[in-house]
Amino acid sequence: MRTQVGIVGSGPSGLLLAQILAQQGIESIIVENRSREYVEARVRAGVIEHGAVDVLTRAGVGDRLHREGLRHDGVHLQWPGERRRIDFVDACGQSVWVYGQTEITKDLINIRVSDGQQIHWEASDTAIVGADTDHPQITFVDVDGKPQTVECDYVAGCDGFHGASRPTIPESVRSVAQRVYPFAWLGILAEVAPSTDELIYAWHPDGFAMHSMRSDKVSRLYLQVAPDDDIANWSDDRIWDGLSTRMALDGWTLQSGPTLEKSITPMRSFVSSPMRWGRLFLAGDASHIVPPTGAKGLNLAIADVTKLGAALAMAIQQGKVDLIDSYSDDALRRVWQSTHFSWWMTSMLHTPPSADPDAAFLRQMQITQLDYVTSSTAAAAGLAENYTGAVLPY
Ligand code: RFL
Ligand code: PHB
Repeated sequence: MRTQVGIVGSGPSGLLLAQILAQQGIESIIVENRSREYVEARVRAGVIEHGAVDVLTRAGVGDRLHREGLRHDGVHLQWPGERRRIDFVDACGQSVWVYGQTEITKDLINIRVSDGQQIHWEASDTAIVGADTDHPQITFVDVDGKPQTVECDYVAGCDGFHGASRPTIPESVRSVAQRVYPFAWLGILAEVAPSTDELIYAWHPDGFAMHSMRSDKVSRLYLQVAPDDDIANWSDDRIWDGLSTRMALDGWTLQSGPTLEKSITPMRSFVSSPMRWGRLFLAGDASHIVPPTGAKGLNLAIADVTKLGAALAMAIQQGKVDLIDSYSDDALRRVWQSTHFSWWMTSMLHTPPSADPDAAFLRQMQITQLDYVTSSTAAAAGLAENYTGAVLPY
């Protein structure tokens, strides 16, 4: 097989890149190690920045998002006895949209498949060969057990944190900065109307809790747990009790309902740079991971491929390499900004383990920060600019 851009991974990064390239008449082939059903069922992010909504709209996948997505003009920050709202529109003139990553993925797969996109589902042993030459290849074993080779002009590594792309770049070329947090998020998807109109991020001595949503009938909620905790320790009753306690507020009740999905995700910040090696370009989680507290992972993936799509189009159609040469530095600027914001939100909202000798001091710093960010117009604007993604253009 031969194509202009070989794409490893059909998560949001790979699919959106294929769509952006196709809009400009550039061919691609996607190689994905899971089945279409598995990819379409994965429950992950839910908050889409203003600029990311514009990108998806321009890419021709905004119809359902605009119909079914929920525009949120603010967010609630809470600690015991207080729930305060930050108004994004007042603070920085932008909003965010709540629309599941699962739905974006389905919308992208539908449009790509109806457009004739080649996606090799359930591929195994994916490898990128010759990325530092002019003739890179993706090799894999297809669903029927047959070895395959895709000859490419360029390769996009969009295969997430555990993919094959990043390790293709020699260690001598890569540098990694990371932080592993001493806690994890237990997330549930529940069949119950949200008990709130906007997201609630709650600090509590027992640990952080969060209320998000997917629709007027489905809620998404999270609890801070220990990184080595096991989901088997958490019955539905224990989860709902924890959520109710941590988000308690006089005059407000959390409605519970049947859980549709529950899982525990460890939290880390991780940035591998550069995002390019020869003709291999990394995008999304393949290159960086943020803790979910800032709602940035999916948005960064969308920002990366917006830049990468434009850069590859310029190289392929005009023979100009300026944008592919600056891709890594351009993308990393936003990556670091979101990494900082996600780390800051995480540090402000998660209760330090009680074994931490500074725990009492840190807790007081957190409450003081929450009080400040919800009472100073300037501080609220800083949070709003970062949360909505208004700081850096796409
Ligand atoms: P993805 O979505 O991980 O997609 C990568 C795709 O590559 C495939 N793959 C391979 N294909 C071929 N060969 C290989 N060797 C391969 N290895 C992997 C995978 O099957 C997959 O289809 O990365 P992408 O596209 O860069 O998108 C990034 C986002 O998915 C990610 O940033 C967010 O979902 C992160 N994230 C969250 N972000 C938020 O903003 N808010 C959230 O609430 C939130 N929750 C989450 C999350 C990530 C999670 N992960 C990664 C476990 C919850 C979870 C559970
Ligand atoms: C979600 O809706 O899944 C969600 C929202 C905000 C976050 C993280 C996850 O910060």
